[in-house]
Amino acid sequence: MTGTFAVKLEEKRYLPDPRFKATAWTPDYTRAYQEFMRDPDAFWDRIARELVWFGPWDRVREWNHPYAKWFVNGKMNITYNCLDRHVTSERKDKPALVWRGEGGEERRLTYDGLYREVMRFANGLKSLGVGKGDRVCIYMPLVPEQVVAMLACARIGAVHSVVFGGFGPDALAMRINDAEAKVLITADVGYRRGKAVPLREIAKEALTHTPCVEKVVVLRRGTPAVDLDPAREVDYADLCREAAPDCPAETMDAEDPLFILYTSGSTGAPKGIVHSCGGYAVGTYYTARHDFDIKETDVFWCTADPGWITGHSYVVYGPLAVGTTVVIVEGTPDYPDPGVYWHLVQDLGVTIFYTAPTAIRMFMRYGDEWPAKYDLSTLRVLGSVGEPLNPEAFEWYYHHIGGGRCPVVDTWWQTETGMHIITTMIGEAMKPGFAGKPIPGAVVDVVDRQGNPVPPGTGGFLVIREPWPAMLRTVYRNDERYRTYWETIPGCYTAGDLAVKDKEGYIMILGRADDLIIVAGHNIGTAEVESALVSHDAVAEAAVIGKPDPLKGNVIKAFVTLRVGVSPGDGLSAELARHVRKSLGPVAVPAEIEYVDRLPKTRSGKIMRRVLKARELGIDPGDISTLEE
Ligand code: 6R9
Repeated sequence: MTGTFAVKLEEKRYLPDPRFKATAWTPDYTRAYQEFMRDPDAFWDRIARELVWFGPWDRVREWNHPYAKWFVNGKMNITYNCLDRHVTSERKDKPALVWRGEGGEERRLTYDGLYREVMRFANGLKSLGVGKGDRVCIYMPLVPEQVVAMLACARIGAVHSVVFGGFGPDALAMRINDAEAKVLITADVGYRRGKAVPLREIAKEALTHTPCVEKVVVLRRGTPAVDLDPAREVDYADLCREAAPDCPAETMDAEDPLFILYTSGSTGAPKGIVHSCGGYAVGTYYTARHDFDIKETDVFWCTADPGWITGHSYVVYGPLAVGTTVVIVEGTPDYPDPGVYWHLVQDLGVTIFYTAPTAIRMFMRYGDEWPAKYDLSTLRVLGSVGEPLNPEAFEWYYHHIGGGRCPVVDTWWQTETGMHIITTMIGEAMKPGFAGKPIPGAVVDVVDRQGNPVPPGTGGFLVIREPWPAMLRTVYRNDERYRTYWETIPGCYTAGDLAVKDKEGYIMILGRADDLIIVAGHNIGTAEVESALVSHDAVAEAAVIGKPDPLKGNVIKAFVTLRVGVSPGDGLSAELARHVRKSLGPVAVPAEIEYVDRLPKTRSGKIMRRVLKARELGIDPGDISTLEE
């Protein structure tokens, strides 16, 4: 079996106003791509020189399959590029972060202000004994301090592991323990739909089985301020107040780790994707600047939470390295009403807006009248990430948000890639349904299982053929798992997505080839949900699949076998849902639970989710030769 199949392709295209092309940082995609292919090292060398380095690199890259080093022996600090570089320029008093809370509260930090906050908190972390190479877990709501905490870690060479505030205690504890984090940074509460989410309480529960954590820094937002446990907890504001103001950026080797970010895998525990300093800085800086075409006067809003890779690369590091004004918003896109985002675009004069298809589809459902109430004329570029942007959603986004005027950059990439890999560069023809072409800097293909390119119109596996600067360097404490990315299809990085190219080389992403379920833009591993279900007394075994959903992209359906003597009585499904919510958080709760007598398995005892899914959707299950009797 080659794993390939025929796909019917859309033909429609939109051409942006030629002025975009004339003024873009990449004015001619084809030429830029050719320039890259002629001499990849010279291409990346030129871009890297736009950043500040403390010491030069000997070689641009060293590729020893499957291990890459970039900017070998180069010395730098990513925060020097996000902060120091700007405070010594005219950007000093430019807003770096503009934060809006759910109730409309606003906080603004200029580049100089952010720089000072980061240095104080960095010294605060040092006073807790955090140093270069130590791991720090950040479990915070979307407030400026979340960004400050990430940058403060990077400033002193500590490796951050940000855990999304929507995760529950077990998911948090697993991530803390895997990274052996010494310090946890959290807040008393986050706000969501007018309610306080008790992050510190959830963290406390997690901390009952995380022996590695020595200190917990708590940002206190509520009034009256919660009492802290003096033995273990430290107040965020006190820590900063008592810290020295100046903290020079630690000299980091380009290959030193910058952060770990957990992503769900198809089997076993989540993977701690490790990114390094130099290549990640260059890759995110370049793609932020060129793919969104960020200019000095832009106001940039990426709606992702820094708990996901999109937030790391395109809320924090990329845009700040470029020196743009970054909008961050705590809350949800339809609270207090479905016009809240458009109100913010109007109010803050947002020019570049980057969000996920699941949000776009939700806005579509609420109706055209919501964006129509607001003046969205400041917008000039729209972005999408996280899932395929289906043609209906593209059209709606393009017309109702972009006024038929703004290029839509649909960016395909992953936690593992660290930076955009495929998009339609500003000024190029856009094709609804297609993410676009590889960016100048990436070599992408659609292949069969053996790594042979498949012809246009034939679906296959999406692969990256050459290393790129922001690529993952390993999976934390699991290098074997890292190697499988480069060893599944000969000579290529396997993304785990299915895709198809058209005759012009545009790539359409068809979805995951493995057992990841993308629910409302959040990646949920089947294994995590299953193990949460199985941890309930009534459950013997569980298998979960993604079921296509017009709004969320996918919802989770669970197939459960119960323990002997247990019957699916009243309220069991609700109880299981509560159980999963408590352990993994609301994003991982199954929308549907079906009780079955047995699950389809391979002879070696592995559950065949593919068979369940095929049955559920009434489609061909493919090769079932390994199915047990
Ligand atoms: C950035 C991010 C990665 C998976 C990826 C793919 C899906 C991301 C996409 C897209 C179609 C796009 N994905 N962007 N699918 N079009 N523009 O989302 O990282 O959370 O690791 O997810 O998301 O399936 O493999 P991550």
